[in-house]
Amino acid sequence: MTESITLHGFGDNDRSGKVRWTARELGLGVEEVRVKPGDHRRPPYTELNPFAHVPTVVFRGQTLFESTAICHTLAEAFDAPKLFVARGEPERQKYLFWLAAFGETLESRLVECAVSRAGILDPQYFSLHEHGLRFKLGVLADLLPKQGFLAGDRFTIADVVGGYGARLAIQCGLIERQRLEPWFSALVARPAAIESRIFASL
Ligand SMILES: N[C@@H](CCC(=O)N[C@@H](CS)C(=O)NCC(=O)O)C(=O)O
Repeated sequence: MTESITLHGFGDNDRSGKVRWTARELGLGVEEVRVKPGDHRRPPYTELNPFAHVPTVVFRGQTLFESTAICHTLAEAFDAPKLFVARGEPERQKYLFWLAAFGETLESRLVECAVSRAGILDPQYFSLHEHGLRFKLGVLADLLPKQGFLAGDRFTIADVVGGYGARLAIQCGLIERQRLEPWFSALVARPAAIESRIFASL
């Protein structure tokens, strides 16, 4: 029987997309629990996720929150396919760099821009972040590998986090898709990305 995670999220476009994609790469089933916006701020949801955020995952009896940490926890539960780069592997520093650049430096600002563009947050959020994001995305685009994935030949969680950020950046008009090729198209074509609908809104 296929092992599954239970994924609490708003829908296809929030950070639960990173988790859904990771799960599909690992061959895990995904039992979806759709959270109605607003319900995430009150019990019983806040008993699962005290930050009152989505996503939250239940996996092997553990409740997990923080999307990048969830992706890592899932990845490290399996040796094959190996979606992480461990201490001592030659690509480790590159892996950590891309995880931090997309996941820490860019992600929350990109999400605010996307939500601002969607009219849910004030347009000022977009204006506040636009210049810095365009600049940093340009730097990252120049550093992208000419072939393979962010941490070398192997697809990893750095590509999941990077792909999610890149999709938001393209959608918000902060960078041209062409600047992220061929890496970005290699992500979009992955069966697990298609199954998880992570790029469906592009
Ligand atoms: N760093 C957290 C951020 C979670 C987060 O802010 N999620 C958004 C949706 S993508 C959310 O729950 N927004 C609703 C709110 O903040 O009230 C993670 O990666 O899980």
